[in-house]
Amino acid sequence: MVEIGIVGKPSVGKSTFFSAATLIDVPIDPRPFTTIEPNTGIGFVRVEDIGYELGVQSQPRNGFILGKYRFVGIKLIDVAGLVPGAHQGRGLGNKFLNDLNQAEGLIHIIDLSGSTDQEGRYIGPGSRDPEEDIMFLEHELDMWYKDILDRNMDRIQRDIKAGKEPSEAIYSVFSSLRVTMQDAEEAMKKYDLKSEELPRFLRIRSKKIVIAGNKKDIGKAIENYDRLKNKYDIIPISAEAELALKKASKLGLIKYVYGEDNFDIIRELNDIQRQALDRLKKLLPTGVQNVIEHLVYDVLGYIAVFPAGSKLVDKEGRVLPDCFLMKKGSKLEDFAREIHSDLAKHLLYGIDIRTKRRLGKDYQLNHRDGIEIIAAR
Ligand SMILES: Nc1nc2c(ncn2[C@@H]2O[C@H](COP(=O)(O)OP(=O)(O)OP(=O)(O)O)[C@@H](O)[C@H]2O)c(=O)[nH]1
Ligand SMILES: [Mg+2]
Repeated sequence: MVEIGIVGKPSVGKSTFFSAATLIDVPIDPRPFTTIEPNTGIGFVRVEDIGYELGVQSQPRNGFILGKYRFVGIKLIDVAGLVPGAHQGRGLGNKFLNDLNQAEGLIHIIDLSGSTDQEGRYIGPGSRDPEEDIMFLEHELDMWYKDILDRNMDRIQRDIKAGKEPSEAIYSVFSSLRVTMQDAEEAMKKYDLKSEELPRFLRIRSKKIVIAGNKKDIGKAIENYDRLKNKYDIIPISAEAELALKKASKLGLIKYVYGEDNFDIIRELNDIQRQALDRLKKLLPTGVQNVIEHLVYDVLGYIAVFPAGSKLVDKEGRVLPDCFLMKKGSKLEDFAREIHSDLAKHLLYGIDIRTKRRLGKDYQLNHRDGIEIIAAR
């Protein structure tokens, strides 16, 4: 499953974002360092379901259908807040960073309203430039990689003396942080081992970041956004608004297709509820879904592909039960392997369930393809 880390200084709303995205209740509090042990749960990306097109109602095994969308699961990790010097163990430093080893991408939550200082203490809206949040966090991540490189330098040099390629030596140290062999090769073409740029290069490759400018509902958030939007990959959000809408939806007050820019009121409301919902309506879309999907689809380059039997059902009679996230550029063979390694071994061809056309083993998958796999036996 695609794994995404939620990072940022304390009190920016990481746990609020996590809770809004996963529907899991976790402690949320203005006090810094509310989260200590990481929270792990399932968030979702939307893909327009193909069931409607094919005249059937899909029955997802994982995830769910809402409106015209299928919500496909990804793993989210909400970690402790990071403060300057974390890579040396300040705050909850190193431990926090290790919780992110396996993350392929990061959602960096900043306080766009500028109401909290460097350590997450409340100082009032507009009191801090959120750009500082961005710069310090990226620096801490780079220093985390640099420390790992420094700690392993003797071993790397020994390996190289013993005949290992430098790229292989780098790969063996950093593969657990999701640096690929290709990243390591490119890194060693560009930089030598002592280069200051090397750890940053490896970090950028293995921890791609989208910035979520949270608390867009208060302070100078929108002014700050306008100032920063051309310089950074940033989306303004209100995690609190998303959480409130999901709660209202759970209570049966509104019908809200998560991520859309409207909702319908489906119950009699009192004045307070109506006012609260009017306020929330102005914050749509809240940006929570947009951030996750921008990272997964645009930045990490995933597409969603549906496996389908000839009658669109699996052995238990479930209609279009699955949907897989695959890397752009993946082939039919990779898709078969994702379903089952045996299936790839015995793969004959695929069938496009819309056109009934045959697809060869090296057919390149497209977003929202529906494919029946035909294997020998
Ligand atoms: N105005 C506003 N406040 C928010 C928003 N999202 C979160 N908050 C508030 O920000 C404070 C901190 O939220 P948390 O989610 O606990 O922050 P965190 O980043 O997980 O904090 P640590 O676990 O301490 O690092 C809480 O008081 C939230 O209610 C938002 O979109 N708008
Ligand atoms: Mg938290």
